[in-house]
Amino acid sequence: MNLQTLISIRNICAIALCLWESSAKTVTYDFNVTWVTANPDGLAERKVIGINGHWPLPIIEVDKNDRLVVNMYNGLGDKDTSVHFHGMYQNGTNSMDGLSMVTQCPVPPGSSITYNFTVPQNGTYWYHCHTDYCYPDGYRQALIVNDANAYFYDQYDEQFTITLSDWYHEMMTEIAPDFISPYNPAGAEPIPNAFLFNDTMNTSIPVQPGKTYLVRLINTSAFVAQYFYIEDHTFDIVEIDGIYTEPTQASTLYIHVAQRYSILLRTKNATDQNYNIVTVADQVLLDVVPSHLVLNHTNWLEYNSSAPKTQANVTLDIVSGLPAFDDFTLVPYDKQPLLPDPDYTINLQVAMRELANGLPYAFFNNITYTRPDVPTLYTVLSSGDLATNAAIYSQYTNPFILPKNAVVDVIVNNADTGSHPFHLHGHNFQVLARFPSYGPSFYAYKSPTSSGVSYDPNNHPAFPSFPARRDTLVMPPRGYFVIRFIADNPGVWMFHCHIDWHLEQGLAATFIEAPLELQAQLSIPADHLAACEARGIKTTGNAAGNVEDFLDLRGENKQAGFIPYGKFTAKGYVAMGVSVSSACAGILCLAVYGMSDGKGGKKSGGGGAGALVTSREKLT
Ligand SMILES: *[C@@H]1O[C@H](CO)[C@@H](O)[C@H](O)[C@H]1NC(C)=O
Ligand SMILES: *[C@@H]1O[C@H](CO)[C@@H](O)[C@H](O)[C@H]1NC(C)=O
Ligand SMILES: *[C@@H]1O[C@H](CO)[C@@H](O)[C@H](O)[C@H]1NC(C)=O
Ligand SMILES: *[C@@H]1O[C@H](CO)[C@@H](O)[C@H](O)[C@H]1NC(C)=O
Ligand SMILES: *[C@@H]1O[C@H](CO)[C@@H](O)[C@H](O)[C@H]1NC(C)=O
Ligand SMILES: *[C@@H]1O[C@H](CO)[C@@H](O)[C@H](O)[C@H]1NC(C)=O
Ligand SMILES: *[C@@H]1O[C@H](CO)[C@@H](O)[C@H](O)[C@H]1NC(C)=O
Ligand SMILES: *[C@@H]1O[C@H](CO)[C@@H](O)[C@H](O)[C@H]1NC(C)=O
Ligand SMILES: *[C@@H]1O[C@H](CO)[C@@H](O)[C@H](O)[C@H]1NC(C)=O
Ligand SMILES: *[C@@H]1O[C@H](CO)[C@@H](O)[C@H](O)[C@H]1NC(C)=O
Ligand SMILES: *[C@@H]1O[C@H](CO)[C@@H](O)[C@H](O)[C@H]1NC(C)=O
Ligand SMILES: *[C@@H]1O[C@H](CO)[C@@H](O)[C@H](O)[C@H]1NC(C)=O
Ligand SMILES: [Cu+2]
Repeated sequence: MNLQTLISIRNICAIALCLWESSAKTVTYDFNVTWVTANPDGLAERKVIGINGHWPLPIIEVDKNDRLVVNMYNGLGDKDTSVHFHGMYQNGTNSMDGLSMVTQCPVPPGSSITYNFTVPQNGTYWYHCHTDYCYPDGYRQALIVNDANAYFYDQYDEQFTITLSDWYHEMMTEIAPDFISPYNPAGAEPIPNAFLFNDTMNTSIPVQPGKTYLVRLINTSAFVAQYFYIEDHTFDIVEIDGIYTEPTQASTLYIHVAQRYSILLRTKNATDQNYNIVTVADQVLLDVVPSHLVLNHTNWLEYNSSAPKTQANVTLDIVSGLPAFDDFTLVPYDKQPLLPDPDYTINLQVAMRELANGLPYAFFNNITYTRPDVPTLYTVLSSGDLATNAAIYSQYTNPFILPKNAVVDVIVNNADTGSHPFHLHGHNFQVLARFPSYGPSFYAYKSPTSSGVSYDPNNHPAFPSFPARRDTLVMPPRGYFVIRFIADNPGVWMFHCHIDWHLEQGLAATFIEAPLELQAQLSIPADHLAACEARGIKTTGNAAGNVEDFLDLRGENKQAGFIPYGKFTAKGYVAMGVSVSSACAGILCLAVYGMSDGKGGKKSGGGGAGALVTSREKLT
């Protein structure tokens, strides 16, 4: 069959699918979540979270408008879990968003829970565990929504999906205690042991000459962003995070944790050679680059299986700048114009530092997100008219009440020297401003001695007429961004950094959108409540679990006190010494100081310091 015939068959199918849309189907997955073993980098076999006895996990695939049902059984035996469907709007189904202590209870071993919602969106998404540190243990995979009405549907011959991720050899339960530890006051993130390409390495992707492929790229990392390019090929970006874009040519992408790109890749006509697909981990994010860690990887676009395959010589200058396509410039295909001026503005300042308990935390406006005793959604549903009073959710969840259909601006200034991929649940957002831009000046203010650049609402470049939209956006070091969306989706939606380490350090805020409308439209399914009962968590009351007086927050979980700015505790100094001396002798810094004297010291000397961590852990 020639290509022309193929295309016309596709068009007929497209029309047919269009007619079928009103009778969308239900797609059901049964997930028996258990431990299995895997060795994707060939360096170490380890326990990973499998589904139905397998890892890599199944790619969820649905057609636009389908109902997706996932029956999840927690067969892990020793760990709570949940699933979040990243990028799904969950419009009318906030209870299916999968965040422990926000929209549900953590599901304990031996319990089941069903997720059930419709998918009115198109594009490339993913699913992952959202209970403590759990997706780096392997619980993450692609979720693809096929859309026969996509404008580029008749422009490609085949599609494939590639996930990019970082990989740790140790279990999160082993790494995490050494991360939020008095011996790591600077909060140095654990260095991955490897970087995976589609959950493996050294792979060849066979392609035919003269064809067009839709390639869906998903970053399922816990920490590290990657550059992606294919030698001697350019491609057209057609989607970011579920939003179709005007086809825009690019050659190098920077894909941070949780971001997705779909590209149309046109293959060459000649089949005399293969081409390197190159991924480069962003070493700027790593405090130390251990000598064994391989940052640059070559996989192959295979035109000819008998032709040689070489290793790429990578020449991107990634240390002084960010040499990749700037997503800020992408224009959505639907050309949604700049939304009107905001009705409601949220100002957030990002910082990372140690608290008086000697542990490293991350902050929005000096508040580090601290889990409530009752999932925030359940507080909304049990609080009647008080649901619009932010106080009941505890100031330590960083709550913001958004009025129904308000145009909301979120202005985020970054006082931290790191870059952070921020994700908003339940929405995509327009990107109005970001500074510095991708390119040579991206790291211009990274130095700790620089004062950085703050957004000035009275003096800023004109906003784009058709701003890029996505659900995960990279924040530059010591720079800022401004995003805008309409609060048209009643629910409790988290806004947080998607680096799993930073989320655990508290870099999160809770947007409580139209809580009274939410009360009117939502009730919690019995199996979700049963999971709470099995886990011993209350399903009514304010953030402190008080049902008598919602304004009485006594007993709420709080963050530790501040230490005078610029001072380290004595313990902090010791810890710095430990981390400087051993950090970086070995493959995994934290594992190294986990084994040093530091750890014994923590057990005996952590004392009051551990209290907050204990109260955080107790709940999850
Ligand atoms: C899940 O898988 C485990 C291990 O194969 C098995 O023992 C268990 O019965 C399964 N549970 C369910 C609910 O399917
Ligand atoms: C991939 O290739 C590199 C370089 O040849 C090798 O060191 C590594 O072990 C390979 N990885 C796997 C999983 O085969
Ligand atoms: C999913 O939700 C729909 C609509 O509420 C309901 O009709 C259906 O029975 C539910 N399916 C499951 C498996 O719970
Ligand atoms: C989904 O695709 C339809 C066309 O099928 C388009 O009208 C709509 O804007 C798309 N939605 C998003 C979120 O891109
Ligand atoms: C990537 O991995 C998934 C699941 O393991 C597999 O289904 C898919 O075919 C792989 N993609 C490519 C391009 O090989
Ligand atoms: C995925 O994101 C992580 C975290 O930002 C990053 O380190 C990694 O390089 C990214 N991977 C790819 C292939 O883009
Ligand atoms: C491949 O050949 C076709 C038809 O001969 C031509 O239209 C196309 O431009 C060629 N593609 C490339 C990348 O040279
Ligand atoms: C494939 O590569 C081999 C080895 O380089 C070469 O001899 C052969 O001609 C190539 N085949 C095609 C169809 O280009
Ligand atoms: C990389 O450099 C080496 C040494 O200069 C060279 O032999 C090799 O062909 C180069 N590889 C590519 C893909 O250009
Ligand atoms: C990996 O890529 C970086 C960035 O381009 C480069 O500086 C470094 O030399 C590369 N390393 C190797 C082993 O190719
Ligand atoms: C955070 O606290 C410091 C010290 O108390 C204060 O100077 C600063 O203004 C606060 N920042 C925010 C954003 O509230
Ligand atoms: C949610 O649904 C409402 C009502 O159908 C609609 O107006 C709104 O645009 C939707 N919001 C999102 C984020 O899908
Ligand atoms: Cu972060």
